[in-house]
Amino acid sequence: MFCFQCQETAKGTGCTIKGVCGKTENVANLQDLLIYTLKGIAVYAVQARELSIVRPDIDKFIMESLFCTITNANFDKNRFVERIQEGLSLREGLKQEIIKAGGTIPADLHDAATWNVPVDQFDAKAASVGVLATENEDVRSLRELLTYGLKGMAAYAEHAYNLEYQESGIFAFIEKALAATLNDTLEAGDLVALVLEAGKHGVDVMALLDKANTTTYGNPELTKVNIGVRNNPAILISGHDLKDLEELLIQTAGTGVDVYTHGEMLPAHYYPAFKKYDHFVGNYGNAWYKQDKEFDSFNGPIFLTTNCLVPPKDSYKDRVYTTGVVGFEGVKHIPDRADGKAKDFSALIAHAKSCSAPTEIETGEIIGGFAHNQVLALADKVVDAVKSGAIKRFFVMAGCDGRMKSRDYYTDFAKALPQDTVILTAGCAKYKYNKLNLGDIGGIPRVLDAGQCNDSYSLAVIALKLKEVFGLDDVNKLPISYNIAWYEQKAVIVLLALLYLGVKNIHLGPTLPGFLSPNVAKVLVENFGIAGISNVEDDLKLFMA
Ligand code: FSO
Ligand code: SF4
Repeated sequence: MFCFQCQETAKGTGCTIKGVCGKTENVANLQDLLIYTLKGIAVYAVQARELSIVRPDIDKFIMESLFCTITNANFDKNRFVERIQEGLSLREGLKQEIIKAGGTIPADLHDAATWNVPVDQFDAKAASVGVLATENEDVRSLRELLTYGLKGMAAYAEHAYNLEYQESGIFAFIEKALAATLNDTLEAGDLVALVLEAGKHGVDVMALLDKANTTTYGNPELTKVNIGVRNNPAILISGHDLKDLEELLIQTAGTGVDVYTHGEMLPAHYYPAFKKYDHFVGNYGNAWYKQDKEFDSFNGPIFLTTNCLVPPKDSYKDRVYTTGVVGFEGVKHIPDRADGKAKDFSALIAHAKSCSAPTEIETGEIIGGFAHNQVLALADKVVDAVKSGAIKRFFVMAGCDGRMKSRDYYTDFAKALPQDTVILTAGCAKYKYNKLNLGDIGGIPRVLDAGQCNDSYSLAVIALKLKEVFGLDDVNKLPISYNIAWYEQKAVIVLLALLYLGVKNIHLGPTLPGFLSPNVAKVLVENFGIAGISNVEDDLKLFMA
């Protein structure tokens, strides 16, 4: 195996024996083969679009399959074998449809578009199609950067899709870009252009998801979220999918079972539509990587709607349920919606009733709900505070949390920030400082949480609005610094989206991606001022200069 798609990759260069995330060699190889299969399908999908052949099932399959391969989403080898088989059959069907429509299948197609072996040879096939099959390290780096951006894009597209929002331009780009990663005639410059184009579609998909979420559930608003517990049995829901949450809240209402959020589901509390459920009690615990302790003390069933799943400990494995793209061998899986009906959570609810109430691990409240609409409602206050000098600088500290000790930097950085600065955050990175009680500036909290990682879009909307209010011609002239923490591939698309919007001098940590070759890193440094982090003191001086 060789995998270097996330921040925790072994030695910063690549996992080769087993994933630091817990992914086995077998699953890593099958993920490679699935991605290879998707690239082959994409070759036909591009041609099919030219012939006006519409195949929503193919778009959906590619989107979900990409999402399955995101770090900490799916560890179940059987699910990958099934997907590869389904992919091969979809690929053949699409090819036949192209022929029927009068298209000519080129004779010199890439192996990805023609290979087929029996299941018992999948592992052997996978060995020749992984990341290292691309020998030139810069081309490899750009192909992977693009592919990881597509994974993030697919994840956000999938959430929007679940709320019945989709855009064909996003699918068309995903397919075009996947096919392009097979094209040996493309040079580094062409791939850089595609990476930047991915940023544009990243903005589009986040805007689409924002529309889907806010149209369906209302605009997030200033909310105090309880972090203590009540005395009822309960279900803990994690991941990012709001549709799953909605259906769970409806089905648990009146059953005596409470619902709590974990990790990236915390921002669900900010939506008006979920406030009417008084059994939607609060948030339990912290970011994803602490689940090995927090799932234990929660006592009730835990429901993972998307990443981030950590291989469950035996002590609570029988209480874990997955759904959608998430999977783990031996863990119960809630089937997808069929015939327009909601998912069936009766097993989860029955399980919860047999469990004791959660053990309290903390008490109090956290504040959030500062997505674009709420911040813009406060715009006058914010603008006045900037003009009067009460707020000197904003720090965008969005992104991810993770288990590496070096991430303590972000807690220390938040603590060390001067009192006249405000943190704008989104994603699970917030858990590094959202319980520090950093105070407020004239009623504006010093930590403004916009929501999940996908709500980083809100931060861009806020920045663009401030640029307009202050009459600036460049978003980089605002008193905003970017000190972003990354972990997995959704952070990659968020980063590319910010670059597309013209944001410069983003600092990325705790380490720069292992998949950036020295030359590709140089392009990002020279054109966009991307930089790593050093230590709190030096970085603060740099940012405040
Ligand atoms: Fe991921 Fe980051 Fe949102 Fe976290 S980008 S790691 S758990 O913020 O979740 O998907
Ligand atoms: Fe390693 Fe990250 Fe890949 Fe897991 S996802 S195998 S930790 S690089």
